[in-house]
Formats: sequence, C-alpha cells, structure tokens
Amino acid sequence: MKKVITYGTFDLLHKGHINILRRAKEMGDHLTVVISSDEFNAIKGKTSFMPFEDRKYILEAVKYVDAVLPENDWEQKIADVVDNEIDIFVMGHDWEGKFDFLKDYCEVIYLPRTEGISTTKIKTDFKEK
Ligand code: C2G
Repeated sequence: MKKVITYGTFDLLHKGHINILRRAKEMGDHLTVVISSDEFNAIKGKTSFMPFEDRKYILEAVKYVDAVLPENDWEQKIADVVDNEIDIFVMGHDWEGKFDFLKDYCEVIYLPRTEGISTTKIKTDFKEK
C-alpha cells in the first residue's frame, strides 16, 4: 500500500484544499492529513476561523482523506513519515524546497497551488460584501 502525507491548516475548506487532497490521494492508496493545532497555528502566525476540532471533523468527511493527525510543531515531520511508513510527502509549491530534508525518508513532491482561491481571500472578499 502506497501511503501519502500532507500538512496544513485547512481552515474554511475550499476547492484549493480539495484539489491538493485529491492529487495527493491519486499518488497512492492512503492519504494521511496532518492538520495544524490551534496552538501551532499561533506559532505559524495564523489564526483560523474554525477551531482544530471542527477543521479535523470536516477533513475526516472528505473522501480523499483516510487519516487525520494533529500537527503540533515544525519538528514532527520525520517522525510522522517514519512512524506512519509514508512513501510520498506532498505540499503546495508555496512550500517548494522547504521540506527537502524529508527526501532521506520518502519522496517529496510540491504541487502547483490552485490559483485565485485562499482562506485569506475568502475572509477579505466576504468582509467587503
Ligand atoms: N493550497 C493550494 N491551493 C490553494 C490554497 C492552498 O494548493 N489555493 C495548498 C497549500 O499549498 C498547502 C495546503 O493546501 O499544501 C494547505 O494549505 P494551508 O491550509 O494554507 O496550509 P499552510 O498554512 O500552508 O500549512 O507544516 C506545513 C504547514 O502546516 C502548512
């Protein structure tokens, strides 16, 4: 079984998120999504509209997602890849190169982002309505 992993906040889930989850799952048989805790979001300098439990609940309902784990710090990725026997690590290309240290443990693939959509854009555009 080929196992894929990806990471993110996944706040206000939108088509850009679904596009990367779909493409990640298409690379293997099992997709683990590691979703940022509210505390880690603060470390990333992000505040999500939805709390971790809601973001996790919503992701678990996505047909491409097989498992959801919490992301609590920047240092957990190697252990996540090793402990979960991951074959492929996938992220959007806004992270290009940032996680190449994982190449010692699994394949690392950066995929094009979906243009024209982001959680920030949703929040901004909605405010202006
Ligand atoms: N994404 C995308 N297209 C968009 C928006 C997001 O492909 N229009 C991708 C991002 O590239 C990322 C994933 O969706 O791979 C999740 O995006 P975020 O929720 O913004 O995650 P981020 O804050 O980048 O957290 O340790 C890694 C971090 O947790 C990544």
